[in-house]
Amino acid sequence: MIKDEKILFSGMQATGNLTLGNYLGALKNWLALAGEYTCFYCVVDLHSITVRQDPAELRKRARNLFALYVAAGLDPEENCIYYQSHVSGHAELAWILNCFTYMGELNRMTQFKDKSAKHADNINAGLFTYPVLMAADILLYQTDVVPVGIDQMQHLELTRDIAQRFNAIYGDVFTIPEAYLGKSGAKIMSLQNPEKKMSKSDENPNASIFLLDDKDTILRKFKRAVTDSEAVIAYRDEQPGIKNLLDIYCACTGKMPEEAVAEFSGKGYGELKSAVGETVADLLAPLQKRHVELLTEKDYIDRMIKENAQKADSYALKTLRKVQKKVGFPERVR
Ligand code: ATP
Ligand code: LTN
Repeated sequence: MIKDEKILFSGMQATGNLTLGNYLGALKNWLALAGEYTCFYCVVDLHSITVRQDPAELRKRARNLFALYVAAGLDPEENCIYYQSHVSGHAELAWILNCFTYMGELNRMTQFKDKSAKHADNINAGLFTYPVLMAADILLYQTDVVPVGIDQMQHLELTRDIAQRFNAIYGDVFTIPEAYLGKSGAKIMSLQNPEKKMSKSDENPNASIFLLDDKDTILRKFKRAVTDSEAVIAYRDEQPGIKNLLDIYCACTGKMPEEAVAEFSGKGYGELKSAVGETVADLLAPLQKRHVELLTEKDYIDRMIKENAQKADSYALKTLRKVQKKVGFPERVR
């Protein structure tokens, strides 16, 4: 599996059903880059418990997320798709990196601020050090590129800072990773509040398109999408609802915003909404079909979970052992 190529690492939390935002901001780019890199696609279940989870539900969602990566078109025999909790190196490296990260840096993280406002009754230390675990995920594999949505850029900058700090003390231990943002779709907004990002943990189900929503549901959600009263289809910040619909359309079709605006010029919002709905439904149809098939391929998924955990583990151990030696832990005698 390990190609003589650069390394790509990315992950998603098993905190809910994947949305169109997750697809266009991340998964779509994972698919586009898969052939060019040695890829690690992680189901980051350690990250998920920074927010309280029902255990049975978390296990189910993590498996569903694993299957969705495959259904989206990532071949688990070519790409290392695995559960973070199956590779203990993530937590071990995170501890070490915690000692190279400053409280002030973590205090600035906007995701921490947002999540602690949302979960005011459970502002745990894991939520605070979440970005350090993310840095460990990435640095453990000597990653070159990390395809993510815009909301993760701050965490990626911190990862680079931690890696550079460590390297400055101990020599060239970590590869310094680069973020990869696609040309479009890096920030898809909520359909009910276009000032806010579409999120899988939004309480309002009409705010997000879920990857497994059926066609009628997709069309209905777009029909109800919040727009404005300008009655003009233009790509501008003053019309965030329309801009978001055009962004979604462009990310699905590969068109440029100007092309899309020209295509819908003189048309009404209803027409734009139904065209975007149809485009999204068509884009998701093959993934949905493959997802249904995969539900019957239990043994295959189980085998992939096991084999890939072993692959990831042996890869991760190389970096972990090097780091442990560098910081001064005694050599292992067994
Ligand atoms: P949660 O609501 O639980 O915080 P989320 O929907 O923000 O979850 P994550 O698991 O945090 O999803 O993100 C997985 C990937 O999807 C990340 O690369 C993230 O940048 C990307 N992503 C998430 N939401 C969007 C969005 N609205 N637009 C573009 N990319 C997104
Ligand atoms: N923090 C990310 C998920 C995540 C991740 C990673 C993404 C955890 N570890 C490593 C890329 C690389 C999120 O909340 N979306």
